This record gives sequence, structure tokens and C-alpha cells, in this order.
Amino acid sequence: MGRLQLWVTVLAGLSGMMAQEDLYRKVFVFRKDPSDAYVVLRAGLEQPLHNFTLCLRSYTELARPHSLFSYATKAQDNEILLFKPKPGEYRFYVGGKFVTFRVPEGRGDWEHVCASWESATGIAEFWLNGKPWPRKGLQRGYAVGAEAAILLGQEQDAFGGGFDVYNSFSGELADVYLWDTGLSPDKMRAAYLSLRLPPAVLAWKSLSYEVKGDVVVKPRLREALGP
Ligand SMILES: *[C@@H]1O[C@H](CO)[C@@H](O)[C@H](O)[C@H]1NC(C)=O
Ligand SMILES: [Ca+2]
Repeated sequence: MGRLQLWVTVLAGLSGMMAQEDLYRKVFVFRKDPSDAYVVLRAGLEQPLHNFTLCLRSYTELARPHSLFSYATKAQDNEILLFKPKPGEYRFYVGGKFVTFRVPEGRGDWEHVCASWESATGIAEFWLNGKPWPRKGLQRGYAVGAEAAILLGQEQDAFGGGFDVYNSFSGELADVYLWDTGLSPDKMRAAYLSLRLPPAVLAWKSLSYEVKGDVVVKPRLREALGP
């Protein structure tokens, strides 16, 4: 075994065979419906979260319930969950409790969502396509556990498992970010416009991920913004 090969093997062992990649202008295509496929993300959080912001972009024809982002700890499977129970509604969970945000039904286009939460006030923000919704509140004083299984494509009912294929995602996902802070309105808008963003614990431009099953990384067919 050459030195380079040994080094690669050691790195692969340390990272659990995770790829780290700049996915700029790329998407995950979840091809099946319903699906048992998912993508595992690695965030490298060390402290419990008292503030966070989650952003992502999705493109789907699904009318059934589906999960967009599932962050489970051993104590709480819905520690952070962004879930769409039906068209025109998002549910944002923190620590097993959720608030609902009603939105116009999609017109068959990409939807960009940011959801943030602040423990000190319990304030939850929800931004759709760069626009803030009326703020709501949940889980004031709570701390989000750092040791988490973070998945795209499936909704966890147990740490790293407990999937229901009828809650799976089918379609295209992109621009997934998680910050351990709240974001200013300017940065929320920057996330929607794919502009320069602050360093994140999960960043689409340096994503540590592992595909499980039928998910393909492909270039974007077109910009997610505009007609
Ligand atoms: C969370 O955000 C609030 C408001 O921005 C800030 O005052 C607080 O220090 C933050 N807490 C942590 C643990 O970062
Ligand atoms: Ca769950």
C-alpha cells in the first residue's frame, strides 16, 4: 500500500466513508416514490444548540406528507424536523414540539425555506423564498442535543431509523445549510439568492454526506430563481 493510499484509507476510516464535496449548482435527485433512500449528513457539532438556522431548497411534485430535513437525537427523534404534511403547509419541529406555517400552494417551482429558532425567547422564524412569515414560538429555554443523526429524504422515528416510506422525499433537494446561530434578515435573503453566506456547521459548498440507496447527485437543470 502506497503512502497516499494508506492516508486515504485512514481518512476514510475516520470519516466513516463520507464524501466531502462542493455541491454548488448541484442537486440531490431522489428518484423513487415512495422511497427508502436517504442521505446522511455530518455536522460535527460539539455543543448543544441554543440558536440555529436551517435553510434548504426543494423541488417536488409530491402532494403526500414528506420530510425535508430530519435531525434526531437518541432522546428525541423530532429534535429538529422540517416536514410538509400537505401542499401549502410546513411544520417546523424543535425538541418534539412543532409550529405550523401556512403558505401558498407551490406553483410547481423550487421553494426555498429557512427556519430558525432561539432558545432564550423560543421565537421561531420561517422564511419562504426570501420573505418572513409571522413569527411563532416554541420550546423556550430548550437546548437541542448535539449528538444527532441528520438525514435528508426520510423522517426518523428512531435515532438513524424508524422510517415510513410514505413520509419519504421524492424530487430534488439543494442548498442545505445549518448554522448554530440566528441569521440576520440580510443573510436570510442572501441564502435565498445564493449569495455569500457565513460559515455554517452544515454547508452545501463543503457537505460531508453519504448516500444510502437511490439518490443521485446531478447538475442543476436551471437556476432555482426566476422563471
Ligand atoms: C443566541 O442568540 C441570542 C440572540 O442573538 C444571543 O443573545 C445568545 O448569546 C445566543 N446564545 C448562544 C448560546 O449562542
Ligand atoms: Ca419522527
